[in-house]
Amino acid sequence: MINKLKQWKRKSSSEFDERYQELTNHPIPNHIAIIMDGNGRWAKKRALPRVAGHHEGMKVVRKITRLANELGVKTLTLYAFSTENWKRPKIEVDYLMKLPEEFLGTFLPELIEENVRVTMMGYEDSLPPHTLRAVHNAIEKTKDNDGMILNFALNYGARAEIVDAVKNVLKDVENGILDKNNLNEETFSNYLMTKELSDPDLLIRTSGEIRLSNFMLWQLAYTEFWFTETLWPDFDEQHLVEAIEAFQGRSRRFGGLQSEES
Ligand code: V0D
Repeated sequence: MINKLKQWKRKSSSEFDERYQELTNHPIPNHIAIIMDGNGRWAKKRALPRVAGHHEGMKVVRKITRLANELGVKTLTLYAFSTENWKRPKIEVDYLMKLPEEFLGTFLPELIEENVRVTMMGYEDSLPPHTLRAVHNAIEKTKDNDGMILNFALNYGARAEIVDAVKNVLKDVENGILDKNNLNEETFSNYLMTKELSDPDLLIRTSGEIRLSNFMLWQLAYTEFWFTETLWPDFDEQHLVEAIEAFQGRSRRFGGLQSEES
C-alpha cells in the first residue's frame, strides 16, 4: 500500500473504511481523463507568480496518480499542455516545459516501482529537446510495465488530431493499405493518437470551466463528465473519490439495460 494513501486513510479514518469499501465494490472507471485547470488562478489568489500554481499542480499529479493506480484505474490521461498554451508568455511556457523533467526526476523511480507505464500523446515536433528527452526516457524505462497507463497529453489538440487522422486515412487508401469500404468508426479510431487506449469513461475538469477546449473530441463521445469549482492545485484524493462516486451513481442508474430511475 502506498504511503500517501495510508495517510489519507488515517486522516479520515472514521468514514474511510465504509466509503472506500463502497467505492471499490462498484465498477471503477477504466479510463479517467482530467483537464487540470486553475493553476494560474490558484497562484493569483495568493499573490504568487503563475508558475507557482503550475508547480503546486505538479504535486497534485503525483497524489492523483498514486490514488488512481491504487484504485485500479487502467488509464489516467492528463491534459498537461494544449496546442493553445503556446500563446502564453514565453517565461511561463519555458517553465512549463521544465516540469516533465522535474516531475520524472523524482517520481520516475516510484512509477517504475508501481508498475506504471508512461505514455504521451501530442505533437512532439515543437516541444523542446530537453522536455522530449525526459519524457522519452520515462516512456522507454516503463514500456514493459503492465500496470496503469499514465498518459500525458502534451502539445495536444483534438481537431488537429482528427485532421491528421483523415490525412493518414487518405494516404492509406491511396496506397491500397486501406479499402475505403472498410472505413468505419472502429478503423478510423486506429488513426488517432489514442489507438492503443480505450475511450475515457470519466472526464474531470477543475476550476469551474464547463467546456472541452479541444480535448479528445472523438474519444469523449460517450464519456461521463464531472466538473468542479475546485482549482487543480486544491484538488485532492477526496475530490477524485467524489468524482468516481458520481460516475458510479450515474452508471448504476443509466448503465446496462436499466432505464432512468426505474
Ligand atoms: C502544469 C498541472 C506533470 C497542469 C500539472 C509540459 C499544468 C502540472 C507533467 C508531466 C504540468 C508531463 C509529462 C511527463 C511527466 C510529467 C507536466 C506540463 C505541465 C507541461 F512525462 N505536470 N505537468 N507537464 N503541470
